[in-house]
Amino acid sequence: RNGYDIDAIQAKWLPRWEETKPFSTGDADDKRPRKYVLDMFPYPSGDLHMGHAEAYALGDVIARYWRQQGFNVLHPIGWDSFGLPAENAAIKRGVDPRDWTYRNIEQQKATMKRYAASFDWDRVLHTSDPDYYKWNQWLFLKMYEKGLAYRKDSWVNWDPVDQTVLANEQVLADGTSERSGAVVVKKKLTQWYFKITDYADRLLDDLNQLEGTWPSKVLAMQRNWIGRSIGADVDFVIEGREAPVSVFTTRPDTLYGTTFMVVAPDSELAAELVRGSSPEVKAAFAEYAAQVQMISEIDRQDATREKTGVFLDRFAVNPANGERLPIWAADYVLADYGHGAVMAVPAHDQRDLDFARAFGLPVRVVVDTNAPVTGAIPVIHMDEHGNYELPDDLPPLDPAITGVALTGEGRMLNSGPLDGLSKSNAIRRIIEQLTGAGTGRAAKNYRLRDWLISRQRYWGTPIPIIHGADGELIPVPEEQLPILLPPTEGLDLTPKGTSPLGAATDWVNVTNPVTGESARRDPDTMDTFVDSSWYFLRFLNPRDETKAFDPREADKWAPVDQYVGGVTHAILHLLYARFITKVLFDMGYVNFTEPFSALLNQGMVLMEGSAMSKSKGNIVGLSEQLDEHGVDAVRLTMAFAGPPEDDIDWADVSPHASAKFLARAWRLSDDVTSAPEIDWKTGDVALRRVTHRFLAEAPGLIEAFKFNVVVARLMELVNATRKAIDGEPGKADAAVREATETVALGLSLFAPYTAEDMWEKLGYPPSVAHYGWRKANPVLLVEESVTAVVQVNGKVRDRFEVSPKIANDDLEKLARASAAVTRTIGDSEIVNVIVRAPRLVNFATKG
Ligand code: ANZ
Repeated sequence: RNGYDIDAIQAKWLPRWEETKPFSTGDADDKRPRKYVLDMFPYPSGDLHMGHAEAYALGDVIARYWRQQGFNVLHPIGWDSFGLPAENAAIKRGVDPRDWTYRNIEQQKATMKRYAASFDWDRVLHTSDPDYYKWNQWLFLKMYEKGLAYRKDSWVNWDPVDQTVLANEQVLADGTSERSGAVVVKKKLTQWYFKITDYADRLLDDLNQLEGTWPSKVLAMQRNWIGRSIGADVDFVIEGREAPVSVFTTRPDTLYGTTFMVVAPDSELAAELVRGSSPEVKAAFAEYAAQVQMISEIDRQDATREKTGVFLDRFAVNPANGERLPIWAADYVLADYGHGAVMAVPAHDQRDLDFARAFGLPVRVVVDTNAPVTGAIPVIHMDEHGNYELPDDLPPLDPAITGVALTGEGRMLNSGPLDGLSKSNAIRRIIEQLTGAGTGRAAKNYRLRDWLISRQRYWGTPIPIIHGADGELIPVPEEQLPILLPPTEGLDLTPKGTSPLGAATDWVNVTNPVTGESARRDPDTMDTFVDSSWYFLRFLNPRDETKAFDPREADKWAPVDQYVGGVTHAILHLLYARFITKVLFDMGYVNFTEPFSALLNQGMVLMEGSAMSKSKGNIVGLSEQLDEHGVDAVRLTMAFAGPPEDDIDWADVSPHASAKFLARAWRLSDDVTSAPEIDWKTGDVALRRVTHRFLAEAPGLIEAFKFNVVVARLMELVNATRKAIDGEPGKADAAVREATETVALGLSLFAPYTAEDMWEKLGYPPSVAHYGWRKANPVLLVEESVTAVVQVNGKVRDRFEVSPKIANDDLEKLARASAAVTRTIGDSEIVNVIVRAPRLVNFATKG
């Protein structure tokens, strides 16, 4: 066939690439500078869809670009293959999760290969392979050794349908499970945690290093998730209790405005305080506490909910003024934030005000928010005699009446020694005083919680801990790793709230490696976010059986220069990877503290305006699209659709048009008649200018992720080349060859099959992907024309393009010939002409 046949082109090149492995990473002797370009690895559910197609097309543009720029590029791929969907599918169909997982991996792998993403296929990893998860276990042991892995009894989000613990972000805003849709409840379990809160400050502060190379939205989401608050801990003596109770407050300046104290109903403190109360109070509290247990964390933080609570009949003493404060339990105070108790300042905190108004508690204003502190200068009216009156200072509106707390800044009042101070000075002063008296101190608090890593499910990494007969915890010796998952035979994987591994008798019953007595393995498996928190390091030496990764390889390659993936992972995955990197840094395994130097979040691929989802039935599979349009048209469409951060509606784009453009580009290589040795200097200058402008501009555009602009420039270049072939200077001209070769080089970033085929037709050996970017000739980039302006009596009447070298006489002649000018001048007489070649001609006229 003579025409462009993408199926034939794919069938020709794919097996050759399989054989020659053109995208293997350079070996140890490779002297080129290095780049590590990483796409977030896929989860193997079904075959790839258009969301994958976009992510891997864009990541590949970057990898291919750096290769053309002469870098030794590491561009690996793997599968994030542990997790619930495999297990749920396995339960539904009664098969082993392994079968489902590895079948899907094979399918995705085949599609990915056909898609011609330039991965180093020798480095593939699957997190569910024992030689990967062995190193999760190693990491766990290292964390345990350092006190960063620990067990704690706690309330967890419990999905009663999937019968599993959920992380906070798996609970939707309406309090239901992201997985099953069930209403999430609270349950007490002993769980394994990683102590990420020890790293809260570093995780927050180091975000500053990423400013400019990570999307600002992601930085904001990370900051928000860590949620550092700065304030004070204040100790309140409790009547009839030996130890004082501390509260965390961001507004210690308002301490004199405290009129009651509130404790979380589900806290140890509340339970303890109520023990000293009357039977009536005990009963009321018990009823309330039971009610609160049914309410989701999200609802409890909803400020608009009606306030509820019970009085505990206990009293605290304000350390600033000795006032006696009633203690209440109310669900808007959370047990696991700060100290699970607050000093309530209803005049200046809306939640406290709502509560005070609901239960008739006093409200005392301590900040005069009408008193200007900065900025707001009162307007003073002066009469014609220069007399003026100062406006009466209005007292602040009473929050007890308006129902609106005064949260603004102002001057302190009703606050003893703080009176008259601004907020920041009052905070400083009160912290000083509390510190001096030993009843308080400056404090920070974080929204970030420790990372709950245990899961009561089968399809994950077994936790390498043995429980002795007396409850002692024994880490499995490193040389006994990996602890393999037992086969599923005889195990009931349906969720029951305890791990199915507990029923694998032969597996779970072991001897205590210390005492030789009988003992049990920990039956829980790890959160799969553990797997993905360090996988970028495993790619450096994925077959090494002696260590998780080689620190020398990490020195060479890491951190990742460019990470590409969806914004759905903007919080947890990135936070956990950043945390583990810092832990590995502290252990001396790596010498950097941030894993991903730059991050690109591609937008979503939608179908007719909505996200593709199984329930909507609008998922577009990648394989079908590749069958229909060919690989290169799909890839080019992804790059051309718009800025990568924007969503793409697959119903609005046109892979047909992309395919037509590719055919047009490909036919150029069919028409070139000159040989590769031809001297370009002899080529047509006009076409050469277009070519060299593309060569000069494309790199900056790619580095700014303006892939769509580069594709548009390629289209211009193809058009200019076609014109030159069909008209002047004709297909034998050197500039036509130069332009067509440049089209192939440009397309090698977006449309690898077409580019490779063009390259062969142009007489070069494969692979165009490694040929290298050509340098633009600066001489050909000089502007070839300037705009001359023609004025009549100082008013612009015409503009046209002239050579920068045009002579004054010639410019004047052109100006006099302008229709717009002759029309304006009409019958008037030209009395003066000013000519400043090449930019300006001015005619002065009379009459
Ligand atoms: C007194 C006060 C007066 C407060 C005022 C605010 C305004 P962020 O910024 O989120 O850290 N608080 C403390 N512990 C709490 C808990 N376990 N559950 C619910 N609320 C709690 O919020 C800190 C503020 O939230 C603290 O400052 C405390 O109320 C409340 F005019 O103390 B504040």
